[in-house]
Amino acid sequence: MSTKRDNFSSKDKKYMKLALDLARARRGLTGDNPSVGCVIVKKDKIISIGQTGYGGRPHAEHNAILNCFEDPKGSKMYITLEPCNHYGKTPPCTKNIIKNKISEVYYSIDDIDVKMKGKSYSILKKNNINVKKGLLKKESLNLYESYYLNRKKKLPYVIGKIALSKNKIIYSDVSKKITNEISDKLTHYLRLKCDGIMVTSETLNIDNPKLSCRLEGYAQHSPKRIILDKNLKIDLKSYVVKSIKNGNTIIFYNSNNKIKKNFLTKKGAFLINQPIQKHRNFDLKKILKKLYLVGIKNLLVEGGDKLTKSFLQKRMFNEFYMFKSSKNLLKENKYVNFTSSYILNTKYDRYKTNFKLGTDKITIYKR
Ligand code: AOF
Ligand code: ZN
Repeated sequence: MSTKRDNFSSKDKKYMKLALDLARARRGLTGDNPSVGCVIVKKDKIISIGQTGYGGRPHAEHNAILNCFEDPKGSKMYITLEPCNHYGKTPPCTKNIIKNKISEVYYSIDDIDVKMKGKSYSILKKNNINVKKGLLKKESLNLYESYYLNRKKKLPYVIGKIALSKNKIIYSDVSKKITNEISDKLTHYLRLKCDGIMVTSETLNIDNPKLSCRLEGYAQHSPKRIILDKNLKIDLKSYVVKSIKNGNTIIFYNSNNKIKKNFLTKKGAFLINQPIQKHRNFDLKKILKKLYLVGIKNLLVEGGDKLTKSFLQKRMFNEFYMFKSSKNLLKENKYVNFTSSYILNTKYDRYKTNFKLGTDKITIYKR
């Protein structure tokens, strides 16, 4: 049965929804490549599913075809993204589809990659495959928003995150813990879905964070640590420095401190000497461009008030997560306020949603 508006049946939608779930589950874990989901159906029975491999390869279609528990000949394939048609690091999926005599291919949206750009449609058609695109297009455009942005702008997709008390304190000497454990899980989920996490050395030296993903079984998918450290003030006894290995840490600096530079480089950190602007700050846009070039596609900024404000003012967050606890913190000794609510309310008004996580309230903004 098809709905009047788009000519796709509810069964088609059901299978594509599953393909989308598969793609979403691996989002952020496929490196340079987009995370794709694939479902193969024969006589109204699912005979295989596939996801893009960790790191981006093999492709979802390849995995799905490989794992079929029946001959895929004459089957129908649902893919969240246009199958590739070129020889990259892997052979074209279109070729694999044709070779295996799959008779119908439904994909949701065209691949923005210049090498593909909708060409697969006619390749498959010419080979007598019934091809349709546009199934659950809105959902796929949403899923691939960051991939489209990466390819179009050559920039990472940037997510901001801040945790504050009811009375807007983001740091207090008295109590380090602001939000609850369920919020922590969501933060770690964001770390899992991002390949880079950015803080300043100032925040790092105060908080001594681990910056890792601590969801059980996912430690190996922790993001690269990106430290903005103009004067190389990073504490060499900090957890982050102690755990530098195999290029898992990128430090942007502007200093002549040779001893520190040598120490950090020897440990395995990747140091980038970054010019500073007139007002003695880094140009964040230039940093984002460099991060994209070294492979960071989804960046999480867990900044303090200053860094968060700089990103917010320049509208450089694509998404922003505000975690707010229901408790006030005492304004004693040292504390830091969050001073950017007004920017969120004026410059991030495209999309705003709230939900409760236990006693905490989460608000997600998009610019
Ligand atoms: C697919 N299925 O699961 C993904 C695709 O170097 P290669 O061979 O891995 O090709 C990379 C390109 O393939 C990448 O830029 C993107 O256009 C597409 N990604 N294609 O058919 C997949 N992840
Ligand atoms: Zn492919």
